[in-house]
Amino acid sequence: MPLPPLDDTIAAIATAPGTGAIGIVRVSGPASYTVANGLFRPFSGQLPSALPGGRATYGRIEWCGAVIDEALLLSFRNPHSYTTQDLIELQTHGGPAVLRRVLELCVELGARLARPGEFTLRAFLSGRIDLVQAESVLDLVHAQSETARRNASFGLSKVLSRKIDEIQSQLTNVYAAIQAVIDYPEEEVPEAQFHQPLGEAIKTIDRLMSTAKAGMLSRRGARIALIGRPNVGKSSLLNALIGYQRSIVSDIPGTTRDYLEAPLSIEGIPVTAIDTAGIHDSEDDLEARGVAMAREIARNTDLCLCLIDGSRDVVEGDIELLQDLSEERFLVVTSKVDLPAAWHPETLGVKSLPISSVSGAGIEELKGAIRDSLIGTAGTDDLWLTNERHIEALSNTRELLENAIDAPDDLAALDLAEALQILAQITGRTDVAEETLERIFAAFCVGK
Ligand SMILES: Nc1nc2c(ncn2[C@@H]2O[C@H](COP(=O)(O)OP(=O)(O)OP(=O)(O)O)[C@@H](O)[C@H]2O)c(=O)[nH]1
Ligand SMILES: [Mg+2]
Repeated sequence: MPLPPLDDTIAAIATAPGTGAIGIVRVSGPASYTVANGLFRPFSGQLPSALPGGRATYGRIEWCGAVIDEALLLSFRNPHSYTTQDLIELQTHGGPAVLRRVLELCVELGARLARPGEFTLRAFLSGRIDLVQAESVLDLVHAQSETARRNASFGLSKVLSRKIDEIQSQLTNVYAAIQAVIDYPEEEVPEAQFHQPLGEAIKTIDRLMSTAKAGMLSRRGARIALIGRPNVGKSSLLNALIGYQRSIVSDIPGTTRDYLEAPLSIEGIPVTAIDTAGIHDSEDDLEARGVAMAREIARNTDLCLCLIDGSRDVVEGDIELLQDLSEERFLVVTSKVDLPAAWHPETLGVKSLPISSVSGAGIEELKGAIRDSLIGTAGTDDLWLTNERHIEALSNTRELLENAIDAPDDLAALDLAEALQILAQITGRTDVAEETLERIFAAFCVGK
């Protein structure tokens, strides 16, 4: 679908569907005040079109002499509005029938139903906000956790856009200097003049990219599996991590046959902890299916806690478990350290974290290790990259800069020109492909 026109008047219910105390219908475009005049009667007797911007006016919504509702009219005037156009918001009672009726009347009076995100699209296309800010509006609306909210408001307040601008201006200077060398080859310009700022730009990108994993996890949540041989204390650890008895614990090996999930939050990242069936060779068909599932889960989670019982001898099966997993995706946990140790920590040849689900020893340290392995060095007060589009653009930019560092001047100039183009697309300062805009704004709700 091509992008919608900008010069007509759009209307939408801006509040969530369902019943609420207040509901809002929003109208933007040149005919906003024609719509307001047609349905809203201020108690002051003024015509809505005579109202100044930035005003809340109390009155009635009426149609053919019938009162639809009492309402507040919020009036905004071009360019001082969300979209920069003339814009009104009608705050009515929040019943679906009221809101639907008001919306119908807006359409009757010349507005068209807005597409998802169309108000924000207008704000972007008019230059009031950049593309990162527009995307952050969407993220803010969808933010379910404090971390997601914090990242979205960083985006909205241009923290990310300013970082991108910084890299861009650094690169523009280098580009200009290289162009000068190409145009005036007789002027000697030392190579170091390009190398250093390019190296710095790469470092800035690397710092940003080091937050990408944390950012992506804060958005989609992380999945952590607890795996290990039967009876090593997986279910006990799950209960200790979440702080209540979710999973059945018993001294009979093979207690957990299916897998079960429990939510917890680590540094604001929503985490799903998954308790699994103890891994061993089983004759029992049902148990064997549980074991196969546990292996599958272990392969498809962001992190595995691999438990080995500290109070019993290590067996071949314990070691085999570790061989299946890639190193950055698992933490080895020695369980039951309140009991006498049956083996020395060095037996495993890998670092392991001692815990006891009974005494609680090591549980906070384990949470810290989970945190480190999920979010790495990303500081909790820093901006995190959360958007795949930004991450891809920055990683492409980085690759071009790496190429440019070692390339002859004319090729380096080409790489830099392309890098600048890609960076500009992040904030949308340069022409962004219509499909990209459509994809971004289609994810919005109607009315935003
Ligand atoms: N002393 C001590 N006992 C523990 C600890 N953790 C678990 N246990 C005991 O070990 C036994 C097995 O615990 P579970 O948590 O059911 O072990 P599991 O790994 O889930 O076992 P399966 O579901 O059978 O694979 C139970 O009797 C627990 O009480 C611990 O930290 N210290
Ligand atoms: Mg269990």
